Amino acid sequence: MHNNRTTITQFIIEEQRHIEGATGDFTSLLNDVVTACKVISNLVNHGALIGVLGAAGTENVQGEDQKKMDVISNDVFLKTNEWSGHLAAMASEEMDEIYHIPSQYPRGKYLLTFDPLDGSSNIDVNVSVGTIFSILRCKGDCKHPTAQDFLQAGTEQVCAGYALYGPSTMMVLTTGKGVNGFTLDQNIGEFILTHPNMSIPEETSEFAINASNSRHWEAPVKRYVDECLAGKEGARGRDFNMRWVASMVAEVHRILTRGGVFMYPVDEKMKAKGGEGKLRLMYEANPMSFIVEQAGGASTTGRERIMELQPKELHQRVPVVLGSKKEVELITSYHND
Ligand code: P6P
Repeated sequence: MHNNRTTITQFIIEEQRHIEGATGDFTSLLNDVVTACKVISNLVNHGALIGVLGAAGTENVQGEDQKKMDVISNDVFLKTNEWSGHLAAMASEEMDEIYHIPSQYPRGKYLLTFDPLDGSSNIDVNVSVGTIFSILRCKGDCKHPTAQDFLQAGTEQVCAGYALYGPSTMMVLTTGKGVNGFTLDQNIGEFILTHPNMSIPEETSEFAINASNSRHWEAPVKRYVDECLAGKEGARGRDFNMRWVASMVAEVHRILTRGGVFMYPVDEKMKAKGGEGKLRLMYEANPMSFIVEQAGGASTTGRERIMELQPKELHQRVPVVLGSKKEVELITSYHND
């Protein structure tokens, strides 16, 4: 306790005491993830002053142009977590293959997946970006893990969290017993518990979707958005507000704080190319779904619960509809009509 404020380190250790048979490995791993996010926060906050903005001149496995900070953040996560002896392997949006722990370090019993800098298209225009991570148990041969060991349903997650590099830097975590938010006190370099037991209002009048794709939407999405746009005079009988930050971490944090629904649905254009969605299951949709469900919200593909999906491949994409429970249920009902 620092000045009567709970640090994230203390919070994690106190949580560990409730975990049957906890050895401290998980606590130590989570503290290393927190350290990686502090380092990324510092780099993001310095931005142009230290030459980390702009394109890296390379592409990632998704075929997306990488920003310098995508590559730097990924490297920070690897270097901060590879040595601890708690991980069997890591997987990242920025790497085609899984990352094997270098032979000079011991292997552990956990798997870490992450999107090191989500929303990085915003970094050059100084709009909030974030880091998303998920921790699974290694159930296979932890000495020689493969991509297959990562392909576990979202319900198997031990922990999920994100860091939001916004006006303040925050971390939001769940280990399956609710959701707690921490704000980085730059003066002491510690995350302080500021948002205990975060909970998403079941009702909302705010939706988030990239409306430039509207001509490609499936009928249920078009129906839902049209009803929101019709407002008081329409079927919903009330006016709605719209947001789109193009940074999933910022959208999810807003929803955790004041409610709302976020949609990145599959659309006809994606389906024509054999696509199933834009967002990635293992290190975007699953961790965010765990957090949203633990805060009393819901998260589906529009048709089924995301956390029950059996992953088929490491960089699999899925449609995402998440947020205030009643709104997600309504949208899902339109898909299943
Ligand atoms: P669009 C960022 O690249 C991201 O993965 C999510 O953070 C964000 O919600 C979405 O893609 C933005 O997509 O098509 O609006 O640029």
